[in-house]
Amino acid sequence: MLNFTKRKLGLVSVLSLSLVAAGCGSGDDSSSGNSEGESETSVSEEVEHTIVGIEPGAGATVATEETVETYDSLNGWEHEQSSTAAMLTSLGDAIEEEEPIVVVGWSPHYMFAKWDLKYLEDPEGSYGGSEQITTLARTGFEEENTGAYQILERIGWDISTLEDLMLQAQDASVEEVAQSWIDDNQDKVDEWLADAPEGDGATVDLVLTPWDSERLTGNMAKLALEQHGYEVNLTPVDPAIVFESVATGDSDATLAAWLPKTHGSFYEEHKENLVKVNEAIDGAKIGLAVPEYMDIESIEDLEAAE
Ligand code: PBE
Repeated sequence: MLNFTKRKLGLVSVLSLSLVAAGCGSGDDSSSGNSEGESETSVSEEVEHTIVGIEPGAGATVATEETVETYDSLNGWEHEQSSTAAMLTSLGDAIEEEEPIVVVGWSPHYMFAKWDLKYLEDPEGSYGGSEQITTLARTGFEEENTGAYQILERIGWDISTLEDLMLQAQDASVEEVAQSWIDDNQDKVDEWLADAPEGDGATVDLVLTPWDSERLTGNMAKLALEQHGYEVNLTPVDPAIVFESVATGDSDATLAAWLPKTHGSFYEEHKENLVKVNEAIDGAKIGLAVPEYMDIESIEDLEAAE
């Protein structure tokens, strides 16, 4: 049932390329966008007017393309897209040498637990504000699988719990960390499962994105549903495919929708065929992040390259 995934992956890369091409900002920018002295100027030069980004298919990547277009201070900047792993390596290396670096960051992620980082202020609001990581289901799922729907309605975590688990997942597999959280929090799981009809072997197809936060929540939801007699399949795909898959009914639900901003365009495209089940995590965030030791506070403190 889920073999649509492979077919669609080609589409994702084509889409990603067009997003890159659409990201070239223009416009006359004679001001430096910097009013606070000379050290900020050197910061922008030292990072070679480059934002270290992540995967082309990420919502945070699309938002960063918009941000580069929005701010005069980012005129002529390069938004380097690669992978989360490569971004984290560059960030770790820079911090080791106390060098400046500007990355695409988000919470929950262990980067904020492991290093002293700060988000650059975003006065234009181009990264949105506080977000909810939302559980979405296909239309009809509640009627056809009331028990699983009820359980998904109750499942949730706070940001600090997830950041802690993500840090643990540096030294163990996500599956192991998920299992040990479930073992340690059976009282909470019991609350999620209370009074919900048993699954009796019914299948629940969950789609998720491939980042650690969603792999953890997906695995914890899977373990909880399995305790109640459901069989759960987890399929990681790009964000665009998550929304399409649930909306078309290829899968049943996802715990991976960052709303209203990060995945807002995907949600808008498919919302007629999606049911908001629950806001499982509140206070998520995306933005440009820098090490605390950097002497800048806002995206407007950066300096245009041209
Ligand atoms: N993220 C992490 C993803 C969602 C989870 C913020 C990098 C994104 O689509 O941007």
